[in-house]
Amino acid sequence: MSTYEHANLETKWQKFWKDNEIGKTDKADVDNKFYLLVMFPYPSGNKLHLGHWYNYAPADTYGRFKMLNGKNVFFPIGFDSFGLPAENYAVKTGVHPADSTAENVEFIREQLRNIGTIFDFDSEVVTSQPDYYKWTQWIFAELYKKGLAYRKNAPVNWCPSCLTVLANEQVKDGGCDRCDTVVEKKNLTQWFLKITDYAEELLQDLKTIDWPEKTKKMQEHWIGKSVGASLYFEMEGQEEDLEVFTTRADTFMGVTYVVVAPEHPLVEKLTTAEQKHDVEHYVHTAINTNEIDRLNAEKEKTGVFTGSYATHPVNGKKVPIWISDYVLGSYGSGAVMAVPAHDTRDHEFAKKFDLDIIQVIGPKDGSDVNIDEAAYTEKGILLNSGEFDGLPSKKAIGAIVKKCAETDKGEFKTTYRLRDWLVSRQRFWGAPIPIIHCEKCGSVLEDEKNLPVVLPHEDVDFAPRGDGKSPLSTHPTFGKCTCPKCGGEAERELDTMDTFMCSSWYFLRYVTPQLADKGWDNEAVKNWLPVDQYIGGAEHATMHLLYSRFIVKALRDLGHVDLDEPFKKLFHQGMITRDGAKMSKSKGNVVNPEQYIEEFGSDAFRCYMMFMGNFADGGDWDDTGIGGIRRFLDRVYRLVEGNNFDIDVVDNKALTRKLHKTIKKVYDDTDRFNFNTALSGLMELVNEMYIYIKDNKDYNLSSYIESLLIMLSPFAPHVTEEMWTMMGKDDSVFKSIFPEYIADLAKDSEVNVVFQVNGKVRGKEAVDANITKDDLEKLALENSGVTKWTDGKEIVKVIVIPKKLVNIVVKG
Ligand code: ANZ
Ligand code: ZN
Repeated sequence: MSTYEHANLETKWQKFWKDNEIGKTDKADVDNKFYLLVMFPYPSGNKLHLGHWYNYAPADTYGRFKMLNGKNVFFPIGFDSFGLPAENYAVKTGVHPADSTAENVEFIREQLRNIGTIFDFDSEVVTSQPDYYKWTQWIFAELYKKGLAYRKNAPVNWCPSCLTVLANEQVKDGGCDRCDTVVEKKNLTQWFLKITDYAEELLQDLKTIDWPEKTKKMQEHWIGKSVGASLYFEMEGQEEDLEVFTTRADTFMGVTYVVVAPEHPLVEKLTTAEQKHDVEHYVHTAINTNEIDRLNAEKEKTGVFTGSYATHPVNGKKVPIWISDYVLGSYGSGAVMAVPAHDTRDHEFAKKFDLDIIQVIGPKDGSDVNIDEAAYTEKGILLNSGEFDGLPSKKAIGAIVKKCAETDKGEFKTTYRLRDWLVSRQRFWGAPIPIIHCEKCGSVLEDEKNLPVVLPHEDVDFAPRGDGKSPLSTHPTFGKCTCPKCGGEAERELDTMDTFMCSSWYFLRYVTPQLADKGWDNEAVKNWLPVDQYIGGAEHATMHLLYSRFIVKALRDLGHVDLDEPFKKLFHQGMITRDGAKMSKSKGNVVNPEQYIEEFGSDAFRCYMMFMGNFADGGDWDDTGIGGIRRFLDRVYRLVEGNNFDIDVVDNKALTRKLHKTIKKVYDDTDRFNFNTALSGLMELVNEMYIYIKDNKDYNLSSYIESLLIMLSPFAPHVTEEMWTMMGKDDSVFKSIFPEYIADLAKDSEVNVVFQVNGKVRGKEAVDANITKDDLEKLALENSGVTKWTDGKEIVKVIVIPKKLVNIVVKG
């Protein structure tokens, strides 16, 4: 059967869109603005694989759909081009990452056009170009000025394979997010951003954004707010008190010992001479155990006694101070009051080291619990707690904190699990941190007029080093500079920034990408942000999506943007897997779209990706249906080819009804990213049209075809443009308006229903085909033909067969 020739046709329309700048957004027209953002690609190779297509093609469909619905769509694209893959490639081949990146970007830009996307390429940003990272550095500088960027020596996550530190967010199940190598702890001086200052706002504002619940929950969890109290123990021979954080102050009178984390700053001071050897040995092992193992509840408890004691602020008892790795140095105050009767971990620990277990909470109903066997972790009524006996847990918390507060030994406190964001990396291919270290002046910001601090192009050794220093440390001149404050000789900071810093503001740059004297224009950003719809993978939930929210809030407080949240709405596309595994170049399981494009065309490939399953779910790649999709497009093409414009335009009730039903379905489904069901709606409509032309070989279905083409165009843009011209149109189909749904026209017609009494036909009525069973029964019972036979009789039963018949059974 005749089919269209996709290769030339698609090239032709891609060129048309490029020449006519269909994707270019008039930024002055903000009334109908629709900022559609898709997570930008990492140009790690020069080929986009199916996974990329699965992100960009459906996003493009969405953009085109919004365009047809009267929106002034801004759909930019760029490249997140700093990072490890280009650097690893450089290490292997010696090609400078700037060169390989530039080449890849050029290739990918072309491929994005081949998908048929209408990105606004004029707004493109490339994060590894100096004109972009100048502003990444500027943001760092602004944060630094306000105390939101700082340097400290801290135990940090170190990947022994990537040879760099990682942010907490980049550690997954104790392994490196990139290479799965088990992460080690190292004490290093590193740069942090104070995201913790925004913990509460980041948590509260989740309520204001339309994001998938699961993602919001993940952020909520990551922020980890915990409402409790800080209580303070005096310690023999120490000036300061030991602060513990607890959510169960009601159990305070059951404390039999306290525990500090192995990395607690007081460990050394608290350790007595006799215990020194054991403590040092224990701390050394504990610090080198990863956090996942330490938190593993199954793991047998270990610990060591410091030799020192603390004084309980209410009953004055002396309790031993222990060290154990089940207490984390990075949470709360790094110390806990142990209540073995009511906390499972404390219970296990007390059993192992033969420490006292004192029950202070009992069930509300007064029943007994066997505290020796297991901890009783429920809330309840206080006992063995002196003046607090008889109080329920909730009241007791208030009373005990108040009591401690009287002597300055307690206060209510809220803590967060969220840690500051570690942004320094010991890698070459990133934005240099714009700091200068001067012997006299300390850490000083590079002068704004000297930004960007540019990465060297010559004499670089890209290979990461094992000594905790960046490869830039081996460059002959990069590190040498003068102090902006005193003019003396100084050294440049050699670490570069986490690439998540680059991607935490790119959506601001897109709006005014060419500005030379500013990172963005505040007025324009105010007009175009927040992003109306963001599309991207769920794996970024606690990284990019959290960092971007933080950076926007920080910039707002610094007076640089008028914005509380960057992304109003978020959608996560599903993942396309192959044999159950995520597609990636390194696994060698990528599917290349080229073969399919060649055989079936870009339109068919796009449609197939959207048709094969729900966009939110993704699924395993299986190409068996792609030919079917292509046949569908051919069918539409032949329908258009066969249209006779010289005869009267058909106006057919059944077709009109189907059309309006389809309009509603396609609109609703596409708007909710249910592309697969939208496409099957269009297929059904085409089927109906074919049923019509079977009996009417000569047809002019212009009005139906036009609506069909507009609805199909976001999915299969090239061939619909072609068919649009075949319909005699001389402008792009994307200049059209999505067909209007008219509810009245979508109504199903009437059907004739027969009413029987005891099996004999007594009446007949034409009713709305969608009438409910109850209404139909009522109609039958009120029908004058029927009432003649039912009046005064007992109705035994009414049988309703929708759209057909109602049979009334009467007695006598
Ligand atoms: C005494 C107590 C008694 C506790 C009891 C619980 C039950 P969330 O809800 O997760 O915030 N804790 C405090 N700091 C800790 C640290 N750095 N490492 C490990 N555990 C720590 O948990 C708060 C509880 O976790 C605190 O309340 C503390 O144990 C423990 F019957 O204090 B609790
Ligand atoms: Zn100086």
